[in-house]
Amino acid sequence: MNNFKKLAILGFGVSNRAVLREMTARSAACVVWDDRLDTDCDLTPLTEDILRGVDALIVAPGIAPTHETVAMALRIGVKVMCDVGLWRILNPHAQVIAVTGTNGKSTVTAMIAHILRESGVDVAMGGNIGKPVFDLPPADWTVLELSSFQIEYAEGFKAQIAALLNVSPDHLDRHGDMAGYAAVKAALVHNANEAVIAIDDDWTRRIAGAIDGCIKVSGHGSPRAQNEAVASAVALLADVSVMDIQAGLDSFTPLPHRQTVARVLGGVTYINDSKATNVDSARAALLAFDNIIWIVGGKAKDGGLAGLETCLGNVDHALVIGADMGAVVDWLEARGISFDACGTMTAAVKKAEQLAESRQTVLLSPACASYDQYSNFEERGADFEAQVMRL
Ligand code: UMA
Ligand code: ADP
Repeated sequence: MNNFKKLAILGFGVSNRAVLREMTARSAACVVWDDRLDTDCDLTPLTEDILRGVDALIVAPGIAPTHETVAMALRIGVKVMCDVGLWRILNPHAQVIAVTGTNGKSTVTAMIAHILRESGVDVAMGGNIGKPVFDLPPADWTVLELSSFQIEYAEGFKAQIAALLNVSPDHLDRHGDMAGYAAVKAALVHNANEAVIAIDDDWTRRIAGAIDGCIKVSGHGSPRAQNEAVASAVALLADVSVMDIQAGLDSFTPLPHRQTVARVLGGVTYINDSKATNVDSARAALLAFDNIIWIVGGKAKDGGLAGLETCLGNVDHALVIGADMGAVVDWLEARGISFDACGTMTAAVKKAEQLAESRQTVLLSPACASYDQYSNFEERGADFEAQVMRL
């Protein structure tokens, strides 16, 4: 099983740094490549000869199977996996709770870890939420957020308990189409000993219908209720008492950049929902607030803002930012929403201050990725909050 004596590592990001450290400590011979050549590690081009001599190619999750090195490894029959897949093979006895879904993964992962921890259980938490699996200490329960990228590279990954929150269009450039994306998410709950699935959309209903004995829960229309229902069902399966679950839910503080109040100024509430990088997460925020001045835009996902047509009732005005501003503006104009094309966060926050009246909500919920103007959604949210604090 633990036959990993020679490894090729592609992509030297946080997860593979932890892989290199762990596998070197286990005396494996590792060669590393990263397409960004200025990395702080000796790099070895991963030629076909090299690949033929290794036990596996460990790929950073963000690198697609169409990458020439991954494609070559697959073609010549080399095992391809990411850190999560390797970790599971090397830690078959770890008790794992795995959380996936299009939106709410980090929130529910943190919620489950919090409930368990508060009830006195020894918990480690990591995965896509930020801490790579090989950086986690051993624990009674390991709670992992798994992205579709990680699941795709962790074939057969078996969790004791797996949770699926929702499936809606995202990352289609990587997975091809919705069926391909949903199949990756479905694999996690299929392979688990016990599965909890929120059946609030057609994709998850279909997936749940094909798994005998899975636990079906519902948020009945509210993302927050969906998250709490899934977290509670998972905690019950992990033997936490109903009283401890309630106490854990009550004391849980939301993660930053997810519908968090940045400031209340002159009766105007400024909300940072920078993590809303797709249409469904933005929908959750647009339905949660009234009298919205909406800061929207960035690098648009496939399909643009399609799907938000029915949630515009609470939007008084839009302030558009980002590289795909033209398309966002066209979309708003076609739906009769008043807007200003601001371009940058600085201009948008300034405009929001001029326009906003008491009881209005200035909501940063971009429905787009941040990569056009920032390195990540945290930087975008921090910029918004810093500018709001300066008002
Ligand atoms: N690289 C190449 N060639 C390429 C592309 C990238 O060599 O064609 C290199 C880059 O130069 C870089 C490395 O690969 O050095 C980056 O790898 P990565 O970003 O795939 O992986 P990590 O840095 O190890 O981070 C990953 C997750 N990243 C992605 O899935 C994109 C992190 O999720 C996760 O927190 C971390 O492992 C720990 O488990 C981030 C994310 O954006 C937050 N996830 C996506 C999301 O939430 O939507 C899925
Ligand atoms: P993920 O890790 O899946 O990206 P997060 O917990 O970081 O999920 O939340 C991402 C965005 O989705 C935030 O804007 C948040 O307000 C919103 N959100 C949280 N839970 C849900 C849910 N169950 N359904 C839809 N949107 C949600």
